[in-house]
Amino acid sequence: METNKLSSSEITPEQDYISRRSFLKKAGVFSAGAMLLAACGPATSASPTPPASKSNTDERGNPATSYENITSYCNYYEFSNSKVLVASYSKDFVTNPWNVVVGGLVNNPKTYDLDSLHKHFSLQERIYRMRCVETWSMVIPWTGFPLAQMLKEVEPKPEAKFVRFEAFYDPKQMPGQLRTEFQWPYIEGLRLDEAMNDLAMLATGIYGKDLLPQNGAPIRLVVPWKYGFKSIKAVVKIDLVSEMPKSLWMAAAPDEYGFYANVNPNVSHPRWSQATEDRIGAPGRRQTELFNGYQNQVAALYQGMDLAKSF
Ligand SMILES: Nc1nc2c(c(=O)[nH]1)N[C@H]1C(S)=C(S)[C@@H](COP(=O)(O)O)O[C@H]1N2
Ligand SMILES: [Mo]
Repeated sequence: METNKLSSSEITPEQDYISRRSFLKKAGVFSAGAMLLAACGPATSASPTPPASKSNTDERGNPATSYENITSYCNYYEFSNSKVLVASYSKDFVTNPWNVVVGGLVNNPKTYDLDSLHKHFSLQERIYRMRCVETWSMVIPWTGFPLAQMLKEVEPKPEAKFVRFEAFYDPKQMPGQLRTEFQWPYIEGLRLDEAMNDLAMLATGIYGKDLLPQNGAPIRLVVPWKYGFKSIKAVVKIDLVSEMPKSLWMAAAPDEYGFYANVNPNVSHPRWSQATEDRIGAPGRRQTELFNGYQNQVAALYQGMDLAKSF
């Protein structure tokens, strides 16, 4: 990949947000007003071998990003604010044993360990585009299973309207959690109908190999029509709830990162345009597409909603 670009883009917009906050904090001007201004300005032994990669392009012929790039350029604030340091900071992260506890407004709460996950759900490969809100993107061959399969097993009650996801919390293993800029653990959410959409998946691998810690091992969410921050890594808890969950990013910067976060080239981030993107490892910039190019599968979810206001 373009190594120069890698090192020069260590400071990214999402990180920039944090740097400003820490600066303000240090400068002793961390009042509500100042905050507002700042905001406006490895592998587990348990898993069987997943199916081998059948193709190296997405459904449109976009080549998959290299394994090297996918595993070395990562956003994972629990480990580091620097994308290029995440892989080394996370290399000893313990991902086995691991439990995913699924509950809340359900008739049939369940706890899955890695063995039972692999017994219950058969792995498929899906090559998805991923678009980070910072305007870089990748094409990633995931292995995993549709989130809907798990949700059906636990039988959501009629009052369940949203799904709340919670990531692993242990500052001893995740040094980024010692920083106070964020309210840990990392939280994300989906509306129940979004979560039931076939595109939404829980991934356990990339390129047919078990996920590495830096990409969210042992299990992470993948929601390809939304900005990358919705695709929460290292999931330990999934709750069906009646109210819209407040994500880590909504709590940190509500004017910049909303609940829906559907990829939309026509709605600028308050600090930069979303019209184009940089596909890591590929030349030039390309146009960003509404719903990251998945409009046929997901547009119906948002009928009657003002997309411009649904960031
Ligand atoms: N738990 C957790 N999940 C997370 C993040 C994070 O910091 N912590 N970063 C998000 C962001 S901003 C992006 S762009 C994607 C990046 O996924 P990748 O590093 O596997 O490409 O993960 C998302 N999931
Ligand atoms: Mo991101």
